[in-house]
Amino acid sequence: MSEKTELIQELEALQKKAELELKEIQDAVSLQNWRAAYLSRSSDVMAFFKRLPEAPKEERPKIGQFANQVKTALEKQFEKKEIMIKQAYLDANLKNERLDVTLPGRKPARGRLHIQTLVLREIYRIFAEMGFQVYRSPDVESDENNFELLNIPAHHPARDLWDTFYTTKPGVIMRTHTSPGQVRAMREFSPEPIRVVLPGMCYRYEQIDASHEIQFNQVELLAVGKNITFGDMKGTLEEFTKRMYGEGVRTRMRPSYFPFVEPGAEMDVECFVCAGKGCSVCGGKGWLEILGCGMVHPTVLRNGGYDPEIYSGFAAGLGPERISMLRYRIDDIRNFWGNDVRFLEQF
Ligand code: FA5
Repeated sequence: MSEKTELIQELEALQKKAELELKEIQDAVSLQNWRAAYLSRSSDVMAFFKRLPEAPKEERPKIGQFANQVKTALEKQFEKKEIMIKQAYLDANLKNERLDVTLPGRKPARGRLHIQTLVLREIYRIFAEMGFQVYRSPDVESDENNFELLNIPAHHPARDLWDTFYTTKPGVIMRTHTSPGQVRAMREFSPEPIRVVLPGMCYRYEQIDASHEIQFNQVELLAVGKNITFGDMKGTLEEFTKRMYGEGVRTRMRPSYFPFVEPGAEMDVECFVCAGKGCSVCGGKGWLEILGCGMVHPTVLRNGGYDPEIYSGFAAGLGPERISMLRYRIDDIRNFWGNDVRFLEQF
C-alpha cells in the first residue's frame, strides 16, 4: 500500500514539476528539451512504467492507469504550448517583416520613341494631309545620284558645299543630303505626277559644333507634274510651317543657290524667342532659316525622265533637328545623338 502511495506521490510531484517548467517555457528549443525530459522513452515518466513490478500486484493496474493519465495530461499540455509558441513566432515575424503596402512602388523604366522619330512622324502626317507619301532611298549612294544627276559634275565648285564621306569603293559615298532620292523617285514614277517626302540620315565630314553634326536627318519634299509653279511651292511650305509652328507664324523667302533648282530660295521663320526683334538665338537677325527650296532644274527633270518642256516641279530640303531645336529650345544639336537618357526622357 505504501509503495502505491509512494509511487503515486512521486508521479504527482513529477507532474507538478513538469507543469511548472512548461509554464516558463517561451521558445521551441526549450520545449523540445522539455519533451525529451518528460515524454520520451527514456524520460522520468516512462521510467515509472518500468518500476511497476516494485508495487504489489493488485495495485499495479491503478498505478499504471495513473501513470497513463499523467502522460496523456502532459502530452496535451505540450501540444497546447507548441501551438502557442508557433503562433507567437508567427506574430513576431509578421510584426518585424511586415510588408508596407503604403510605400509607393518603383516604376520600371520604360522605353519611348526618340524625339526625332516623333518629330519626323509629325512632319509625315502634315505632308500626308497635303497628299505627299513617304519614299525612302538608301543612305549609301552613288556619286552619280548624290552629285552628277543633280547638276553637280565632278570639280564643280558647288561640291564644296557638301563635305563628303567616301567609302573605299570608288564612286560610292554616304549621301550628303536627301536630294539624290529625287532622281530615284522620278525614275521610278516617270511620267506620272509625283508628290513625295524623302526622309533620312545624311552624313557630312563637318566640324561638329552646337548646330552641326556629322550625321543628321533631312526631309526632302518633291512635287513633279504639269503646271506646277513657284506659287504652289510657297503655298505648300507656308501651310506646312503654319501646321508645324502654329497659325500665327510669319515666314519669308530669300533667293539662294543650289545647282539642282532654278530659281532657288531659302525660307526663314520669324524668331520665336524675340518675335523678330533680334536675340542670341537668331543672331540678332530676327529670322531663323528652316529650309532650302526651289523649282526643280530642267537638267534634273530630264535626268529623272521628265520632259522639262511639259513638266515642272518643286523641291525643298528641311532639317528636322533644327525644327526640334526651335520648338523645344534645344541649344545644342549634339544632344540628339548623344544618347543621354536624361535628355531623351523629356520627350
Ligand atoms: C541641302 O542639303 C539641299 N539638298 C536642300 C535642298 C533640297 C535645296 C531641295 C533645294 C531643293 P543644305 O546643305 O542647306 O541644303 O541643308 C539643308 C538643311 O539640312 C539645313 O537647313 C539644316 O537644317 C540641315 N543641315 C545641314 N547640315 C547640317 C549639319 N551638319 N548638322 C545638322 N543639320 C544640318
